[in-house]
Amino acid sequence: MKNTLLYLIFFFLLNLGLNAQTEQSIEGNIDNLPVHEYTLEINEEMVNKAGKDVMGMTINGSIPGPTLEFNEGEYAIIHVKNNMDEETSIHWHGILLPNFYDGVPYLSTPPIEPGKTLKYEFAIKQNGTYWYHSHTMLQEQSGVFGSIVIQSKEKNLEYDKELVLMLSDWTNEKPMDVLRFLKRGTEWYNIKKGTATPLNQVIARGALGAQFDFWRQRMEGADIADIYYPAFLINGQQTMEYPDFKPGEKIRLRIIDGSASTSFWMTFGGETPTLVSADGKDVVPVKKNKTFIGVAETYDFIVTIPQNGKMEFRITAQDGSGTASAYLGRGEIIAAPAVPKPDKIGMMQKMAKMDMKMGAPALKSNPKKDEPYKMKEKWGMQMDKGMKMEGMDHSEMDQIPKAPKKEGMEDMVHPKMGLPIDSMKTKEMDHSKMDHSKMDMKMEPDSIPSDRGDTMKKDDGMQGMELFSEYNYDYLKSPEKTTYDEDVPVNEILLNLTGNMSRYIWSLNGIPLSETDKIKIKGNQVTRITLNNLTMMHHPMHLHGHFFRVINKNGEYSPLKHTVNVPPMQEITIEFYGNEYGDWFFHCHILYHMMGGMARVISYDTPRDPRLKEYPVSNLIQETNEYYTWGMVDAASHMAGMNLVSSNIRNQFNLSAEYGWNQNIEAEFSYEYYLNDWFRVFGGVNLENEIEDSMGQINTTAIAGIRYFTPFMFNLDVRVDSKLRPQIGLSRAITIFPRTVIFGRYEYQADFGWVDDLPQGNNFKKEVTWSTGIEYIVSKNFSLMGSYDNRFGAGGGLSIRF
Ligand SMILES: [Cu+2]
Repeated sequence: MKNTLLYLIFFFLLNLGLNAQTEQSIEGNIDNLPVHEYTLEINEEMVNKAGKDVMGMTINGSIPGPTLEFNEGEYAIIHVKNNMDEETSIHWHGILLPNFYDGVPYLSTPPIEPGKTLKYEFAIKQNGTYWYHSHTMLQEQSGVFGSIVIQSKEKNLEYDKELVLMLSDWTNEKPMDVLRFLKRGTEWYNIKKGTATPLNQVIARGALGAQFDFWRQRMEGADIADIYYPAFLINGQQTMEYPDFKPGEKIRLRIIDGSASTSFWMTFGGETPTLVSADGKDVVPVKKNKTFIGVAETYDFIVTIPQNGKMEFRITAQDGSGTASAYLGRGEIIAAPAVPKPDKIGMMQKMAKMDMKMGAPALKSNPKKDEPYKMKEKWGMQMDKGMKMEGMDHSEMDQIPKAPKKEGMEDMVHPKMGLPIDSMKTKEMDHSKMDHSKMDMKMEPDSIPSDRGDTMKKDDGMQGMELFSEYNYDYLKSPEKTTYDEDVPVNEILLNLTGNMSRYIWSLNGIPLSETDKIKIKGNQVTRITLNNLTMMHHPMHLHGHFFRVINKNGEYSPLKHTVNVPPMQEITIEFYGNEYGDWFFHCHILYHMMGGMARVISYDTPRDPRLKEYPVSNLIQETNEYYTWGMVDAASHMAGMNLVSSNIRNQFNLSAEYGWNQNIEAEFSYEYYLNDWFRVFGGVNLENEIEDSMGQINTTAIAGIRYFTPFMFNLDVRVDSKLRPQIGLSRAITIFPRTVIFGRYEYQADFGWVDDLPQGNNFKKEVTWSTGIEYIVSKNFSLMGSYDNRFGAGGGLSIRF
């Protein structure tokens, strides 16, 4: 009896120790935990996920890789073998572990070189649904990801069986080529997936004013997702069948969004499921159907297999560009609710009406000067006009008992309204007053025409507003208090999420990863980060090695997460207790945004691990500042032309040449340096025939000047050449129909005879060059074009992009 009691006390203490997630992670199996071993082999091989054989990366022969199953309190040893001819890595997403095994190459862990094996080992001191993926460049997009399931010590949820559902997006292109295509700035992916908003549609919807507002702020429109995917997958397939579940069985679905860049709406057929866990942590169970899952998040639902039929679990890409389904059970399909495609033009109209200041810099002229609070004040939603939220129900499917439906007006305080950042209590109180799930925003009556309110209410294209209301986390409530001791010092950090869509540069506070230092934090204190999204896109932000509180209306019971989706123009505050050591990555989990620079190193400022001596962190940072090269060749009846660009964040090399069959030529090489997003200085060489329609005399001049991408999206070029001839040029392209672009260019050069003698009796000569044309986009790489150029005449032909 005494022995049993001692035994129980011992286990209670052991349990305490293991559950103590505030303890620093320590290397080695110091507690002699039972060892659970896995081997993962990464290969490059042909796969067919979307109707085409392409090279993919598999783990133990499959995409996704195997589910790693553990019990809480085990010691994991995982051997990762790299059979590819490039470096790789594995990061254990959401797992609390010693820094060295976190798996970010060059930051915390050595990369796994070709042919080599790396042994990862760590104590499993948590339970829940997690995942693992490559943290090397864009390898995760190619298939290097899989799930982790950790069974809890005590079973506190009632269900019969469980099923992992790993969600992903698939491209048949090479991921680095996708990124290169995004860097060059193209509408192709939007055209391909039918989410482009050409001018004819904008005009037909009466949204020209909103379009001008976007153009003024140098934006084409309200983009939701950047990339075209031919397929979305659940456990590696577009349709999955699980016929072995029996009617009435309760199944715990462990859902993980392992996509490279796609967030989804999840819907369920049949009985409303119960959400029981988020990001591996139990939450207060809530019945909920339509639920958003951001990239890298995990959600567990308990569903009941229907008595007569098979229930559908459906994912719909956030931009409505595709779906995938899994069916559980047998018989007739019990369909999941369909999620309508978001109305991008409607969103533009709503956003324009809300007077948001978009286009915060992604690239500051002085990155050394970090001024997040000034930036926050200057950009984003202009709240000074005063805003009110109106109680409206956008989500009929939400069945949150915690959020009673209210009718009519309700005064609310929005987190963007400049609340004192140091008074969390005030903040939580304000949050508790508002019901995000039914939130609508409109201007005070004095700033809008009186009929506006009614118009907005009648408008059933409310998706624009749903952007701001449907994405909050208020339905997540921790079963226990998550607050930290009041005596713990708090360190406040403001990070504005910033981006430049046209150059595809992503950053924090207008500073990409390659232009900044680590964010230094201290152990045994709370780091509170306010994430203020100044872009038009969602950013699922992930912190390695920690759980953070996502402050929501549940106050002290705010949930713990490892990934938080920050919707466009919204602000979310997270906080975590510093109990680790080393350097941890904090980044947007849209891989293309991470590679574009939206990342930081959060550092406890502890000495660097000597095992990383040969692996400088600069290698990781450099990945976000690579050069991307693209070009175009025109072959037409009147001329031939080519254009080549190579660009990283600050530097760009341009080579262009045009030759008219009527014997006119112009060729130019220039180097330009970006002082900020839009303004650059350049120098180079220009070559032109001097006498019209004759190659007899070719003039070569040195050129220098400035280039500027103006509001309303014109390219301005102001220069002077080595003959002291000033020149101004302006160009613009507009998509008028879904695949049709018109473009124009005008150049005016003046010659005052300062260097070359002008013809007798003249003291001024001008040269005007202009061209205009139309392009019809046939495919990703081909266009038909027709143009008129005042040097080359009129003609038509083909454009090839490469
Ligand atoms: Cu992002």
